[in-house]
Amino acid sequence: LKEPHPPAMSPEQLIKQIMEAEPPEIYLMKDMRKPLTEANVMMSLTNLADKELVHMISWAKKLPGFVELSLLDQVHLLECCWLEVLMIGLMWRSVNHPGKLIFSPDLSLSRDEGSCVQGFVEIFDMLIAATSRVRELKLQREEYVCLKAMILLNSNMCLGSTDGSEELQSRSKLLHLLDAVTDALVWAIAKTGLTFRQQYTRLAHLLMLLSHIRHLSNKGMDHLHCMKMKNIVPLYDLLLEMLDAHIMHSSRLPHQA
Ligand code: AOE
Repeated sequence: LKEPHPPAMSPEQLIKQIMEAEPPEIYLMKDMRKPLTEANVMMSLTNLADKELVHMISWAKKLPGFVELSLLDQVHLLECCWLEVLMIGLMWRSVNHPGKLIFSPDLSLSRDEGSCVQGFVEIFDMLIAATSRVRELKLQREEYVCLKAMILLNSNMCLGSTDGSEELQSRSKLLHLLDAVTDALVWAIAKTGLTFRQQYTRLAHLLMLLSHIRHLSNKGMDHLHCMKMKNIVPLYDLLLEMLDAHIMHSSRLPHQA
């Protein structure tokens, strides 16, 4: 039973669809009178992440071809990359605010404000540094949405049981999708009127950002795990369960730890 691949889309059409899948801005409606204590900041961040994750699932489902993957692949991909996707979004929102992280339009933190949360400054500094790199590169919106889709589609490469014909088909669809997004990114880079040499250097620079984001996500995950142990993060039961699932997966993969 061979299913045909979805009709080929031009890179331009694909980028248009990926742009239309973008999640909305999230407001916290935060009570500004609350002091920035460790508990209040973590409460706000958890609240924000909770809302963003709901939109992330809709975002993924709107990416052309994603819902045609096996359910197992869809779940594994999201489980592996959710913090990376949150982080690249955070970097994108913060790109024009050097030294600050714009978690939401009504929650931006400077390094000093972040230091009220134990262990946060280290991750804060790494996020700020990665955001500076994004600023230096003058990342374009088209490039940003492609990179974010690539984080999702590339997050699972080593995992995955490749037994069963449905899973094998899903794997081949996934690789096909990743190629399509790569073509779209190459198209977006070419649009900027660079020389060929500058184009492939830029492609390399953009893809190298992704390894920093993976590293940051692993550090953030360790930090979250520590906070959970200290009972500071008021994780909702479901989210807690899902976080545990992630830690179980990453402990099965020593190179990710
Ligand atoms: C980064 C970007 C952003 O938009 C929000 C946040 C909020 C919290 C921040 C993080 C961030 C940056 C790094 C921080 C972290 C707190 C400590 C860490 C500062 O150093 C993240 C808050 C996370 C709340 C936990 C939620 C658990 C969710 C589990 C999700 C899951 O496993 N699955 C399977 C769901 C996948 C759905 C898409």
